[in-house]
Amino acid sequence: MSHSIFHRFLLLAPIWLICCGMVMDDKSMVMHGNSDRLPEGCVEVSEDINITVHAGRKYAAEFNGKTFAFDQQEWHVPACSRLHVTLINDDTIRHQFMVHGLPAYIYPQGMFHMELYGKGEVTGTLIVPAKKKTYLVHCEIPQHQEHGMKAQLKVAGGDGDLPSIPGISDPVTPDNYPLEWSLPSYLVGLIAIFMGLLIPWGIQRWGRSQSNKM
Ligand SMILES: [Cu+2]
Repeated sequence: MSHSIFHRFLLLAPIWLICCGMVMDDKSMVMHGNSDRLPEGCVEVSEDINITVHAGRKYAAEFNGKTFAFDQQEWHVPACSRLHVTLINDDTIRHQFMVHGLPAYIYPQGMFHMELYGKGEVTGTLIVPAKKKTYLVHCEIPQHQEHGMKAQLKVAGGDGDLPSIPGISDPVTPDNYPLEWSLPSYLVGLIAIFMGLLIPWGIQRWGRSQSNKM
């Protein structure tokens, strides 16, 4: 009996996956895709836009100290446009294309999520809201965002730049190592200068005494 319930569940599972905006296979996944629900304030889809995004190590080469990146760091789209995003993974490791901060009444947790488990491509659709806003786009695999896989989607011009977008904006807390001038550091500095003057003088004196012996 319990066996047949299990089988019934297995038959229902793909239906659940489709109804909840999730499409999944062994190579890729699209979660919270939306091609027909209009966000509040949108009367209709303003435009259909095709976007191709590459993800991979080689796109980080132009950014100092970065390891992963998308081939573009910014997209400008009109309010209420429908985006057909094709993500192409040029690496053999996992990469994601995640948009955050979308209205949660359409996109659970405010998130649109695509993922490739290795080389390949996947396409997903979302409709952006009417408001002028900048959305975070990133890959959430540990350390990928920190190492460069971060971008921004500007709807209707956006509302500013997000921090640490490679080639676009500076980090909130830049890596810098300021020298704190305290009494010990002044003393160390003075000793270093003194030693720097003393050593050549000592060598010169020693050289002279050696030549006097000869
Ligand atoms: Cu990644």
